Amino acid sequence: MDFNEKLQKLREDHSVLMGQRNKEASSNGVWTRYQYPVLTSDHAPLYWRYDLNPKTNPLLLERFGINGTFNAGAIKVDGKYTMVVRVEGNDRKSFFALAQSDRGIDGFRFSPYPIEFESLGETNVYDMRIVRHEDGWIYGIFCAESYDTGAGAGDLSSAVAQAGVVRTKDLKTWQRLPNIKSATQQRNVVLHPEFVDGKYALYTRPQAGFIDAGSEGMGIGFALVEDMCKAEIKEEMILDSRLYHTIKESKNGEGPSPLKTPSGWLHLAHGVRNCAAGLRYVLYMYMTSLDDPSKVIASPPGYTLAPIEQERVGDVSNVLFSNGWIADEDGTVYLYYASSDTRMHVATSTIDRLVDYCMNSGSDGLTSETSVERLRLLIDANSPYIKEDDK
Ligand code: BGC
Ligand code: BMA
Repeated sequence: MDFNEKLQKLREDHSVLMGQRNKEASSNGVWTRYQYPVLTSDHAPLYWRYDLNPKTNPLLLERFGINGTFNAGAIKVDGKYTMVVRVEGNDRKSFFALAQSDRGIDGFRFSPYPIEFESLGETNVYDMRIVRHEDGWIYGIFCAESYDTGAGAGDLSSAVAQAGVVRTKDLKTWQRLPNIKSATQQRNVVLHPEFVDGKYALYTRPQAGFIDAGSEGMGIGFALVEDMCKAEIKEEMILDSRLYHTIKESKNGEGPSPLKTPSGWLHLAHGVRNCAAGLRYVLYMYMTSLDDPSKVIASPPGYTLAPIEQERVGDVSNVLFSNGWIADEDGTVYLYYASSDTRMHVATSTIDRLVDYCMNSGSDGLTSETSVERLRLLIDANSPYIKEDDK
């Protein structure tokens, strides 16, 4: 095949992928998964990956490989479902790019250029939580990671994680604000959409080291700050702790900014446990009070979504991670989640279903005995309704 034939083939394949329509796959009543990922590295524009000039790239080789499109923040702007995607090149450096769709479940297309904002000298940026705050700005908080200059000789993986902040009005011009000051390292910092006691409220995740989540009792924190232009975490309370023999034994962290409902704030988070296969990341939910978003009012047991089938395999296998969701005016919730640090998927639900799930699923009793008790009560209560085919 000559240059033009090869390019023609690339264009055809890309256009088939971009036109792919999604279909509902499995549902457990809480979430409906969809058949196809909504964004993969193959969705990246051809003009990002190839030099299309036959003179400078006669063999039509890929020049800028995309390793993954994952961990996207999400927001609806001008009627468009918008993801702020973590795009990672083959060189392991990630950056942010917008991808938009009119439908929410398919048809996501990248904006022509990646997002640009001022660097504060960090090596890598990732996992932006994007939220429209009631002060009128759209804020993005992300992890800004740099090499730990205090690391011992030969240690090239110790790093320092800080919370970077940008803000925008139009998703085009992005203003970089100073990193959030904190006594500890921070990853997974998320801005609450409303003022709390006249202050900005942050979900935090203080950590003892770059990977080490710290002592027992640490977990998702809550802090108030006066000013996002010079944010400093002074006091932090832990609202959702790590716990022995749960899905959040090793680490946990807030996902997207919470959704407001008449019954309370809906939260999505990731929980991590360690096992022979390495760290396993799953997604779980909880709710906090409308009067006090730091007060947990419902905490259903275990995960709400865990990696299945093809989701289980990728660059960092056995991981579901989410930092973006969108609630429509009609109550539909679009959850954008990444599998195995590789690609983006969508699952849909409704505010009513998620509140029902959080409020009526009990809580983790922390022992096998309490699980048996919960199941026995359910079976007893079901006994008038059980049909032969249910057995
Ligand atoms: C990676 C993240 C990861 C973190 C902790 C970073 O270098 O880019 O994806 O969450 O390390 O393992
Ligand atoms: C991290 C997260 C994500 C990533 C996950 C699994 O701690 O911050 O960036 O998806 O690990 O590698």
